[in-house]
Order: sequence, then C-alpha cells, then structure tokens
Amino acid sequence: MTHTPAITVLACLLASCSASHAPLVASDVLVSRPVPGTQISAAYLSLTNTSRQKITITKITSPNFESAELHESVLDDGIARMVALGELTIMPQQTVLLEPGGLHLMLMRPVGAIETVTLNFYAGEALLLSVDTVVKGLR
Ligand SMILES: [Cu+2]
Repeated sequence: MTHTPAITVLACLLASCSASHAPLVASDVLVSRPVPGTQISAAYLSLTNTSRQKITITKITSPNFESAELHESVLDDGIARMVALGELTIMPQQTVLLEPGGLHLMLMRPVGAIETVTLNFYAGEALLLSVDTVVKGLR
C-alpha cells in the first residue's frame, strides 16, 4: 500500500482540499504573468497520481481566467505549434510534467487583477485537485 499521509497533508495545505485523500498531487506550480500585449498566461506544474488507478483529467478551470486549455507543443514539419488536448490520463504512480516546450496549461482572458491563481482539475464533474499559486513574471 502506497498511501502516504505526508503527501496527502501537503496536498491539502497547497490546495483547498475537498477530498481527504487526494489521489492527484501537484508540485512546482508556476503560473506566468500574461505575455505583454496579450491576454494569455501559461501554467507549468508536475502532476503525480498517488493512487493505484489511472486518473483522467477531463476538464481544467480557473476562476481567474475565462478559459483554461491543456496544450501540447509539437513540431510539425519543423514548425512549432500547439495542439489542444481534450484530456490527460496519468497512470498509477506516474508523474506528468507540464513544462515549457511540452505539455502546458494555456490560460486565456484574465478576470480582474491576476495575483493569485486557482487551478481546478476535474474528472467529469468530480473535482480532483484545486491548486492556489502566486503569479510570477517570466522576466
Ligand atoms: Cu498553449
């Protein structure tokens, strides 16, 4: 059995936890300020599935942005572009990195002043994880 109380407690400190045994844990969360002249921010983080079942994230929302999409940067005939992913499956005990040049969250059209951002990860209608983080400049 791989249940680790310390990780669960940490997840609940970082997130406003609705479940006492969060199977999905976020770390190294970074949300950038909008690129100057745009209404687009990116979020990078690590997502770890601490459970023994696969987890499929089907929806990501933020009260601080009108839209949040899961994107993957790909090279298409040598041209970098982004593809929107409908869902993300994380296998048991696997960590998925969302990082520059790979998977990332694209946050569009901020609502009000963006200082602290909340990210909510859902499987269907079930809230898997809620993460609060302070926005950082990339410069
Ligand atoms: Cu993107």
